[in-house]
Amino acid sequence: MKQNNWFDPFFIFENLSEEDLHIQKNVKDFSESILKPNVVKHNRNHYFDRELYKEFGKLGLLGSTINSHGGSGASDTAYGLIAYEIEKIDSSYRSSISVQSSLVIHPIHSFGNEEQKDKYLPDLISGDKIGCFGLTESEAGSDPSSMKTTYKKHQDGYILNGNKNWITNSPIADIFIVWALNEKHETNSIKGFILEKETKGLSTNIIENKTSLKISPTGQILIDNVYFHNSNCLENTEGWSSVFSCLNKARFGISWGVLGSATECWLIAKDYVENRIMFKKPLAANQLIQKKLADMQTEINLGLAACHITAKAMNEGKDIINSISILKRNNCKKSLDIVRDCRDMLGANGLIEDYHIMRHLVNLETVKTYEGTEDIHSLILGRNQTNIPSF
Ligand code: TGC
Ligand code: FAD
Repeated sequence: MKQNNWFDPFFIFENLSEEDLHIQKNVKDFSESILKPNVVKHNRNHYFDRELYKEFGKLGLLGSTINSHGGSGASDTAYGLIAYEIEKIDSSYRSSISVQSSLVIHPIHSFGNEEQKDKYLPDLISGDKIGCFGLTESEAGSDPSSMKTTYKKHQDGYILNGNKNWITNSPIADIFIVWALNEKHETNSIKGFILEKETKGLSTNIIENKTSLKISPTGQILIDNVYFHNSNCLENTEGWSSVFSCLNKARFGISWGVLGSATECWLIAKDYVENRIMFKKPLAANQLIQKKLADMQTEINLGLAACHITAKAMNEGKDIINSISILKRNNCKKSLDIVRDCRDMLGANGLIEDYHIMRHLVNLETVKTYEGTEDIHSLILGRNQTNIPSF
């Protein structure tokens, strides 16, 4: 059969700009040569090498869309491609890049003053400093507006009290973006603060028994009467829409990333069924198997096409709130279905860690949950259609 474009039927990769293609190739080479060889071992040991951040920085993967302070001013498509290539190896590594870029560098760049940008962005973009984003609390997950963390004005600064839970990177972070309400818990009083690791009263814990996203350190932020100067406040935030602007960016990256995970597993399963002989012929010679491959190819490419269109809309400054919820919800759901089918196609071998698929499968359970669960995105889309909130 002549060569055909089964892998890229909508010519998404073929039509990338030269710059985006170049970025994708560099990230792919890095992922395969540096991340992939140790991923199974590091996952088994819950091990994250913080020096990796410097490697990410050197490659321009942190704050890639920022035009200043060392950022390379890459396109939103390039940001998506970075997530796609990195998550082919493990969702944990994509999480590291998402949090630093979308949840730490983005709010400082968008809502910080010039001194804050000069002070924090260069080290975050180079990977010399690691950041985290504290929104969720034990009793405020899907509904962050129920948070109990509060600030109060004190002298020429603020005093902050509360606890954040399930925070990516908190155990290894140098810089903490923390969101809090005023003492009356008024929803519209939400403010963001930049805290530093050494601040008195600030400490962290690690969640040690996670069964998913094991390479990525996740923990709590414990904030006990933490006093800091006014200059640590992100003074240009505009209520919740500023919080959500961070989430929009992270959700966009996740939407590309999970398709990287799905693609990796699809290709592993395709190779396996082409070579595995059962009933005296390759598994791939069975119609049921070919249908599964066709379903994977279809969903991955439809998802990528939608991500690509959304990246262009973002570059043009269009309102992408609905597209982001559609993508985050659907791409996570479809990727989980695909990876589960891949696991099945490898039979017992699908359970072996060296085939990578089970690790991707359990990681995707996290990715389905964070940044708005699948059902929360259904409710966002339902509310936006009907104008009736049903949360
Ligand atoms: P709601 O009334 O909907 O909105 C309040 C204000 O925000 C505006 N807004 C948005 N602005 C920009 N982008 C969006 N996507 C926006 N959505 C809403 C809205 O217009 C309004 O503005 P204004 O000016 O009128 O005040 O707020 P709500 O409280 O009803 O929101 C409900 C809900 C469920 C949508 C929201 O709470 C939600 O999204 N919950 C999910 C929580 C979540 O996603 N948490 C993520 C935590 S961070 C994380 O998980 C990181 S994972 C890290 C990793 O990758 O490792
Ligand atoms: P809950 O809100 O308790 O939801 C439980 C279930 O109930 C879900 O199925 C949900 O869809 C459903 N549900 C909730 N409300 C409704 C409703 N009204 N109607 C119908 N169903 C509903 N947060 C951060 O701030 N920063 C981070 O860096 C970060 N990193 C994370 C890393 C990991 C590994 C994980 C697992 C989470 C992380 N999170 C982070 C937290 C994450 O955003 C929350 O877990 C997520 O928002 C869901 O909140 P919850 O776990 O409290 O679930």
